[in-house]
Amino acid sequence: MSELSRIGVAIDSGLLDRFDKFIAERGYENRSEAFRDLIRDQLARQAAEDPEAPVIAVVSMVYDHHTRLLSEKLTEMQHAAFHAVHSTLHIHLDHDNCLEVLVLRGKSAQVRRVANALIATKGVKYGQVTVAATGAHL
Ligand code: NI
Repeated sequence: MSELSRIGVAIDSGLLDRFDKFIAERGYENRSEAFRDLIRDQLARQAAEDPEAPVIAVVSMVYDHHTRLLSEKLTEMQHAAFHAVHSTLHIHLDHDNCLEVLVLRGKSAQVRRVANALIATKGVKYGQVTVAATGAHL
């Protein structure tokens, strides 16, 4: 761990009140850790914007497995991108719906392309992707 630096921050008291409320809701015990997490979050987001940056992404999709050929199509797409698909989790939510959670790993542009194509597939009812830098530089 690198050496700690102390900084002073001038902040509008209304904004600070809102921040304190926010961090209390999130369960932070002090402002320092909350500031550090916010800074890391922004740096990770910025790092993940670079198309060549190594990233990790979590993709969640809900779909009806009765939709004709949809399961086959999603599986085919994942096999075509097998280098990027780190792992998958399939949960049968009810009689009709499936939740599939994928962890993708690779270069930012490629990972986003795979995630977006899966989510945009006709018949996928809900899809969300969260992309983050691998954390190597944070
Ligand atoms: Ni299922």
